[in-house]
Amino acid sequence: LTSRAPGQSNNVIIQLFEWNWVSVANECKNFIGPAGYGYVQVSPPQEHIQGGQWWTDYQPVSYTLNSKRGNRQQFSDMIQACHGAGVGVIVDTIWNHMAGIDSGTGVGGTCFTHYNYPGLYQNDNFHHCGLEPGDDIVNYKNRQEVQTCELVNLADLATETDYVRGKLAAYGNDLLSLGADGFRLDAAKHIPQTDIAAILGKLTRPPYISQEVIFGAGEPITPNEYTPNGDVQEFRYTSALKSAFEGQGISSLPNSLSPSNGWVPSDHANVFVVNHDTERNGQALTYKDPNNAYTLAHVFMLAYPFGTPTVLSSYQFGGNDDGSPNNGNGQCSGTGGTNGWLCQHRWPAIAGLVGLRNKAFGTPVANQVTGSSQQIAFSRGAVAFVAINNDGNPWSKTFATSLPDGSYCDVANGAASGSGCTGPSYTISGGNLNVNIPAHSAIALHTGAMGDK
Ligand code: LM2
Ligand code: CA
Repeated sequence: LTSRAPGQSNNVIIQLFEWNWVSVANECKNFIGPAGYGYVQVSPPQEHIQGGQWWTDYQPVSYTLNSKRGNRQQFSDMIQACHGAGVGVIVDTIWNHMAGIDSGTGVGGTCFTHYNYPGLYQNDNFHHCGLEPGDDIVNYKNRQEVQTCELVNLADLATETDYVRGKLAAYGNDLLSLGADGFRLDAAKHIPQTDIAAILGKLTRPPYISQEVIFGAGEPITPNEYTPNGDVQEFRYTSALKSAFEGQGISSLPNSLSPSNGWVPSDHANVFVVNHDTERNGQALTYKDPNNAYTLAHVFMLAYPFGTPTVLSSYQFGGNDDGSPNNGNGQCSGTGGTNGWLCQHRWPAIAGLVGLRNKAFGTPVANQVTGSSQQIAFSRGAVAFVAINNDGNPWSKTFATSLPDGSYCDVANGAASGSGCTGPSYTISGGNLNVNIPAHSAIALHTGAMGDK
């Protein structure tokens, strides 16, 4: 598989949060490849601490590929299966730290203490920042503290040393040798940009990189600093979608995406409606939101060209610590999930808009119109048209679309099937669409899903 650079078609990423390797392999073949997604992002594969909580995966104890998600052979087989389906694999990779607990035994049997991982790291391979009681990060206005103290007590690696860089690069190269296409760099903000650059420089080939650098107002460390290494996750996009869809209005969203906004530029931004952290911390729209806002936000993200989008595919949870159902064996059926899995990547509006995004790749936004502050419509070149009504009232209008005349399947509410559509269809006449869009819904049409073939 030639991995797709950002800025190429078919580059939508699915974050398959907590899915085990066998279930990822099956879903790549059964749905993800055929639907036109570009990549899956999988949970951290290295050995980690024991426990039922999802976040045990973020406390590494060795770089043996043995985790709750599966073993080395299963990981390798998953990459081969996804590649066979035309899907790249991005690996959630933890270079900032090891475990946060004092001592224990990892899921693969490795015994460790907080600053000692036999044969791998010992006390002097870690930062002991001495800036705060317990060496924990408190003050995000202090660069040195954010990068050399401990994030929630997680033992912080001395990434400025050749020894640690060599170990991290060896782990990265092992993942690449098995065919990994990219890394999501966890806690990248807590590692100096130049340390990451030095580790990347030791890799045998350049993977796609997405760095987690959460913007904070007034903080000295900024997301833009990290663009020399690759993409950066733009959490301001996530916040903007939340506030727009929850009341501020979606009609001005394109303005907030203008290149002068100070955000990570579109060609280096990795964006999402929500990820596994913001799904739990109140800083994003989630599947629990009322009035279809979560789905409509995905329609906007996938239709409007900005950044490289990631769709989170997760599971229902009560408590924030709850791990996944079925031992991480992800289960989807038809257009959704079963047994507690949500399978957002199969929802008609999300899968349908991935098809639209791929078809419209490289075409400009045109015919942009707004109604109320919660209504926006636009076309993409002469191949696609989207109208989003996040208002409590219907939106009746004749829209100019630039589409060729004909009958189109509404891919926000169904799909093309044989010579027809599984959901509603609409007629374009004279380039126009005359329509009444119900409250809290969307319509999406493109030339790859005509209803009268
Ligand atoms: C990340 N980005 O920088 C991940 O996206 C995020 O999910 C990770 O936190 C974090 N970095 C560390 O990799 C998660 C979770 C935390 C959890 C940590 C470590 O959100 O709640 O912290 O993983 O497992 C847990 C406890 C915390 C405790 C810590 C260390 O919640 O109270 O701190 O373990 O034992 C004393
Ligand atoms: Ca650090």
